[in-house]
Amino acid sequence: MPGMRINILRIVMMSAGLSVCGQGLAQAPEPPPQAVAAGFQTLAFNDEFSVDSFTSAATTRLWWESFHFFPPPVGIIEMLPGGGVVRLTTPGTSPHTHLVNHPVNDAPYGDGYLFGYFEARMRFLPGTNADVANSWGAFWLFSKPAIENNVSNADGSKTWCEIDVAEMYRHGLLNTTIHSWHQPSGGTPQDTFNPVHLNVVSGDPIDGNWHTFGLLWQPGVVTWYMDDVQVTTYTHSYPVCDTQPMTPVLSVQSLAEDPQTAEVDWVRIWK
Ligand SMILES: [Ca+2]
Repeated sequence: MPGMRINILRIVMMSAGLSVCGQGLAQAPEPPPQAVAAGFQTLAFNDEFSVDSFTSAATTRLWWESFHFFPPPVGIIEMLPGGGVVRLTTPGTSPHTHLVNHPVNDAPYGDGYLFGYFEARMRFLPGTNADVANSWGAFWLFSKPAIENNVSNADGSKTWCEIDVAEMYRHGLLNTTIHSWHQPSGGTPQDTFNPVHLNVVSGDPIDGNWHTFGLLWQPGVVTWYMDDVQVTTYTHSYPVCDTQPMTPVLSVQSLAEDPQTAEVDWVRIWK
């Protein structure tokens, strides 16, 4: 993990059929063409953030704030007035702010997702007196068995997968990384990842505007999209990234220890 990128923040909420967005009732979601072409057109997960799906008070909780890599975040996670959008704010200091679609080291929650099309509509804004170029907001996938701390091999080592659907990294740069992690018994985690993962994008994602970030995850190959336009693709040889089911994570961090904000309109998974 270059700089041990710890992505973090994510929120979601399941709602079948019609969903409410900030502007009112919306149509039932349609899968994007690239998902349909790959055979992923069944909506397996959908959080429109129409209601609170991330606090302990939520009756249908879909997101938690911790997993075994991280202590509880120090930032703020809140619904925006009017509903429909969740905002994640970090003061800029570790452990930042994140939401994970899984309880921590607990009884398995729902299904993990092995292959499919993963997408989130998000925007990235600076916090008070901060520079949005420092935003390290992200939408990513993390190994469900790793979150459950259940990836020990016979020799005591651990292996797990991480796929970053979208990770902000300065203006005009979109970080798209697939990580194959290996931790020798008693040792430090070692990261193997796609060598070319910083993409110059024509439409700056760190500009306060909404964008849809998507990932097509198929056996042996992953392809990233922004606003349904392909950004890059990578054919990998990481067995762990073809075998471990994943769960979505939303996060916001800062590259410069200043306040940063990420907002999420929705998260969807098509299978
Ligand atoms: Ca929404």
